[in-house]
Amino acid sequence: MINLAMTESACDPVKIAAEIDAAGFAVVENYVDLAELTQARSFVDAVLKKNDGQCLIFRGPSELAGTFMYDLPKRPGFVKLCCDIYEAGTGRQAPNGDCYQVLRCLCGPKGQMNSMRFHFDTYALAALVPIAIPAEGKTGDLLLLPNVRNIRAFYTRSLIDKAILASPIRQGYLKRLYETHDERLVRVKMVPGNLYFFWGYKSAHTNEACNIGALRCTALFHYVDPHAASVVRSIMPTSRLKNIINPTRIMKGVSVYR
Ligand SMILES: O=C(O)CCC(=O)C(=O)O
Ligand SMILES: [Fe+2]
Repeated sequence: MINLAMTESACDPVKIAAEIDAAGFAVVENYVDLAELTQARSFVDAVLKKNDGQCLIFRGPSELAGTFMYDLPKRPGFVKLCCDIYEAGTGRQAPNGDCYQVLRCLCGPKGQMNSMRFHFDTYALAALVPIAIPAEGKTGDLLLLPNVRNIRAFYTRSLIDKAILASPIRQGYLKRLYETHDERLVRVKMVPGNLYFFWGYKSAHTNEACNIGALRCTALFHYVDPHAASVVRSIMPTSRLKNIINPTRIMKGVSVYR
């Protein structure tokens, strides 16, 4: 990574938070350098090959050793930047910087099935580094209806928001905004190596489906679960209920590595 320490200290978290509030997202260009990106891309190509070219997702860092994706959430500068952005944006103190990490490698029909599923994240801030983005055809843009809800006082209220957003009516409405190029839906053209920030909890968002033969791969680092201490959540019985209200958890037919 080029001059990461410099890049991070040059980033003003207050400005970044204000930019996310105003535009729906903020970007730090060329955050990951070409060598790191190439290495991550080789890792993705190798695991896809092992998986017969089928779409896959990694949750957590354990399989990602040797790539920047493994190192990034352990870098104090990166964690501090994410926590400072969270604090600037919410006025709350960030807890100790626990990161929920996902690597999504979308391709083929299953990649398409797992695209265009608008959702609210469980975590307040999403930091995203694209690894592979199709150069032609549908480019798999990040689609955001930014900042349409606040951080809820209660977990149950957040669940209701998620359930409403997962409903066919709401999904259909957002797909129509996409199809009609409605300006309320922010489209972020992803450039590999850039670092994108958005309020994942507050923004309804998803990725555009790419052409069937294309690969779209993104590394996500999610920070601060506002309902981590919720008692209701700790006793919530089934992961099935969670699946119903969180379309990204379904990942139908996709290999999931932890
Ligand atoms: O891959 C993307 O562009 C977004 C993924 C996402 O929103 C998520 O994993 O929560
Ligand atoms: Fe998300």
